[in-house]
Amino acid sequence: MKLQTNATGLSGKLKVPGDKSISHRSIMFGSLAKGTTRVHDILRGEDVLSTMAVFRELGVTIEDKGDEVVVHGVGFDGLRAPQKRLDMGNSGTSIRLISGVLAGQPFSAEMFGDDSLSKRPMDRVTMPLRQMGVVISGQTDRDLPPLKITGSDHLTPINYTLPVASAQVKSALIFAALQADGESVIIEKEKTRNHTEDMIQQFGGEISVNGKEIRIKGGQTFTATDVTVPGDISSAAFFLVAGLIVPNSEITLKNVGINETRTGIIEVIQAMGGDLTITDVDEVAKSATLTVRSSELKPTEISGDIIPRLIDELPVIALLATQANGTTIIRDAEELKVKETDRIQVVADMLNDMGAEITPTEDGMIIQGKSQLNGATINTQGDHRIGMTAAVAALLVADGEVILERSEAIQTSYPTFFEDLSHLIV
Ligand code: SPQ
Repeated sequence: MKLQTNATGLSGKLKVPGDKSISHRSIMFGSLAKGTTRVHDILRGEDVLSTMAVFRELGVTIEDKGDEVVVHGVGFDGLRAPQKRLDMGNSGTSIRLISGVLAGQPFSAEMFGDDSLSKRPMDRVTMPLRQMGVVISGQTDRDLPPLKITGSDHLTPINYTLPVASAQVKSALIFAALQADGESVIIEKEKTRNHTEDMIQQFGGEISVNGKEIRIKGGQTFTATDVTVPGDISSAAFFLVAGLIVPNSEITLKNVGINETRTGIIEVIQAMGGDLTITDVDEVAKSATLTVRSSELKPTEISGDIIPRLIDELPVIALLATQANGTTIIRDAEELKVKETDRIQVVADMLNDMGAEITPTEDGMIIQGKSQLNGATINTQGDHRIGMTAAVAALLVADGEVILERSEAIQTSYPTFFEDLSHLIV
């Protein structure tokens, strides 16, 4: 696909699609509750469609009525053994969280995914799940997918300190703990996105969170409820960056999720001196309107406990930093290496191919600012966030063209991305 280059400005309003993490969890909790859950503004990206297909295979009726998705929940005790292998597609969230759900089920299943997912380590969930009494194994010593699992209806509660900052590992253990015989204690390495914890409360369950310590009792039941999914700040990030770096731009993004465990990018933009305003804050829905305008940007340092609060935005933040007035440093982000691609190396290679000066490091990047970007041929390598970062970078290319190979990867999290981008180009 040939990308639009040399935009003279971006202007307009947009409602970005629903949050991917919350959309996955709305299907999971809807299925595990008793009764009918109606989900509004769900993301229909391929990852979430994978989660829906898996729960249908586990015996849950899920209807997509266009304006809402209706989940006829069966409870933890109503899932049935799948008749075929469970296809998780490209989705790390699906395979890891569903491992936690299946942990407490008295049947066997096999989970697999695409080429990218088949390279991602699952040992971070299999090791603690084994401690709880689950029989689970994958390929090589890292337990790569496919994963075979046989759950147990007598799970041992766990007391576990996470060795990595991961919402997926935390959530998998929470799903298992909800089915265990007693109370589990899970301690996070760093605070990560807390949509699972929020949704337990929304569905009438009980969870105690004290800083990084989470206590959760087994044997809980959930009651169906209605969920409205706010816009995904990880999708909004591409337009926030575009609006800041393309001259003569002003973009307004409505109904963006601003859960405090996800707003690291807002703090980075503010630290860089970007022109960003936040209005229409809805404290209950945890959403707001964000407006950005073209800005002169300062370099910054991004490290420590902010990293999990902006982990998926780092590819496009790296692009933002190529236009700042100085050197930006990203540290403590070694988790980027185990995403859909090694996002440290792939981001550095992609932007360097376009003329940026980025040095990849063991746990981040050193990014020189004020780079002139040029045309290049970029391959997403199957990573949606690489594809969307390339598309935004292309807006800065004065001469030459940007060719994007394997652009279909963007369907993972943002099927209408190019349509939305084209509405903003002046
Ligand atoms: O689902 P997947 O493929 O892992 O998606 C990504 C993404 O960029 O969309 C990561 F590659 O988001 C993860 C995120 O990085 C979604 C997520 C969640 O919903 O719980 C948590 C984060 O992953 P992790 O490994 O830090 O828990």
